[in-house]
Amino acid sequence: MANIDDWFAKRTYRHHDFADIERLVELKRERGLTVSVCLPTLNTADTVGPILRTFRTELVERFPLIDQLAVIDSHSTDGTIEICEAEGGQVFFDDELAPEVEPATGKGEALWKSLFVLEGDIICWVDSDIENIHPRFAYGLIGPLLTDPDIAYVKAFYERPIKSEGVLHPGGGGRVTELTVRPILNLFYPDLAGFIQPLSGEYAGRREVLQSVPFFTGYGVETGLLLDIYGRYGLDSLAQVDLEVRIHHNQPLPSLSKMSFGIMQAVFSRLESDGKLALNAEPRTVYNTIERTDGDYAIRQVPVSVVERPPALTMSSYEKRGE
Ligand SMILES: Nc1nc2c(ncn2[C@@H]2O[C@H](COP(=O)(O)OP(=O)(O)O)[C@@H](O)[C@H]2O)c(=O)[nH]1
Ligand SMILES: [Mg+2]
Repeated sequence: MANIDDWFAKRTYRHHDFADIERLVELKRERGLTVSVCLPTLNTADTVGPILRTFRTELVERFPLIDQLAVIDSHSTDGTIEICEAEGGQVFFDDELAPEVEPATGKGEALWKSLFVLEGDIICWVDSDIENIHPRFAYGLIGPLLTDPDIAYVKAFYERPIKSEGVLHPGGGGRVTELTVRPILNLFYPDLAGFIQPLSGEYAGRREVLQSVPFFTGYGVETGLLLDIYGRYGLDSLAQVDLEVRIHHNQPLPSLSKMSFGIMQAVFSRLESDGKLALNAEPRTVYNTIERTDGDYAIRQVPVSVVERPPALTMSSYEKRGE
């Protein structure tokens, strides 16, 4: 494709384009495909119930678009698991899957492990801390994959208001997106600079694609998937869809700083393996957070280590799944 303007015009969708869910169900049947939707959960008891209920009542029971509704949990302790079971979500624990690897932690680890138990030809992940849930968060992402066989991977975008002292401020969210990820994409992967929310936590892809790429553990997973699916399948296989507005739990700045550190580990690793940068030093994996209590400053060292998981397809327990 000539340039990102062309891509942007061709591959940017709106959720309204896919609001005829009956038609999507028909397309799914015609093409002989199945769909799994999975939520990564870690202590999201306040929000996960309505998300599962919305998807179950609208997209499983009313319109049979979703064939498998699941969560991948990392041993939540706040009642999340019980809520998921009560709302009809299949619950899996990441540390019980792919026993041939040393367990790691974080969101990316959970998503990679979920591939071992998700059965759909189309897999859609949706963050479990969304406060303004609507069925579009699933059908908006699944729609483009059912409609156009050339599309491999679809990412959500939206406005991201930020909540401060209980008040919503428009457009203030997405700090790591604007201050870390979009600048890096513009520097080294300008084809991907048209992604409005490269870090969005809601995306869907075809199994043959997702099983064939590595996953970074932690918060590097979104950036890694974008770079690797682009590298392997090309810009035209990627799409984005407007889901209007997403409200979620805004993390405090020190947590976002750590998040950026993890994402940058993934990016530097990929820059090196893509031959775009030669590193003469091994990136560090300990983050020095600065804490201030009672007017005093202190440094606390926090390990943030990002592991690159190989494509699921190369794992023996993936091959043997479902047996
Ligand atoms: N299973 C699992 N889910 C996680 C983990 N870390 C984050 N999540 C989930 O991944 C989603 C995104 O994480 P969040 O902390 O909200 O990141 P942010 O939206 O980028 O600020 C949420 O639904 C979390 O519950 C983890 O270690 N394990
Ligand atoms: Mg969140």
